[in-house]
Amino acid sequence: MEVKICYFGAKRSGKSSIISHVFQGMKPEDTLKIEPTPDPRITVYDSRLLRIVNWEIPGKIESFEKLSPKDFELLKTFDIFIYIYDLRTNDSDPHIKTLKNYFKILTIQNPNFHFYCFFHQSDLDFPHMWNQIEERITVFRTKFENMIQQEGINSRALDQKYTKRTNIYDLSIKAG
Ligand SMILES: Nc1nc2c(ncn2[C@@H]2O[C@H](COP(=O)(O)OP(=O)(O)O)[C@@H](O)[C@H]2O)c(=O)[nH]1
Ligand SMILES: [Mg+2]
Repeated sequence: MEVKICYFGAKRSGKSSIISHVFQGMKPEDTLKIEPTPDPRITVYDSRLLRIVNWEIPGKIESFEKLSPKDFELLKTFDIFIYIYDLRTNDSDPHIKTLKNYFKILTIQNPNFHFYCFFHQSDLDFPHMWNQIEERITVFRTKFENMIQQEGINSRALDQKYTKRTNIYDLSIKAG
């Protein structure tokens, strides 16, 4: 069986780290040395029962429309799309707009995609602010869903559990 997963989101949100940690067993500390990913990159994980194709789209490609025509066609063939959001981001608004645009294109290109949003780097707490993480997730989620609705974008892919709070320093990324 084969599962194809595409990761996208801003620069330095943690896409390469997640792939390296989960599928290549890289220690979390070693991800500090990962270089920026210059171009869309596919890595394949093989086990006896399962092949997982991981496709990272670098943050500098702020819209799927900027993909090469060949990569744009690949969007149709992937099963799962995971948006990685760095929880340390202070102003979420531009990111919500970017995500809306990505999401809109997906609904047109790929009628069956599954969608997840990883609120990542949740191990880092924010100075002088108590429990900012849950609040940031709720605000992001609410704004994003309202925007989808206002724009009349098909929200089929947004099931109840599309958001997940993650970091590579505990088991959150491997569980569930
Ligand atoms: N504290 C913390 N740092 C992380 C986590 N995930 C990734 N990082 C760090 O974030 C930085 C950017 O990661 P990278 O994977 O290159 O991001 P990408 O540009 O989205 O591929 C690296 O220094 C990682 O060590 C996490 O869960 N917690
Ligand atoms: Mg990367």
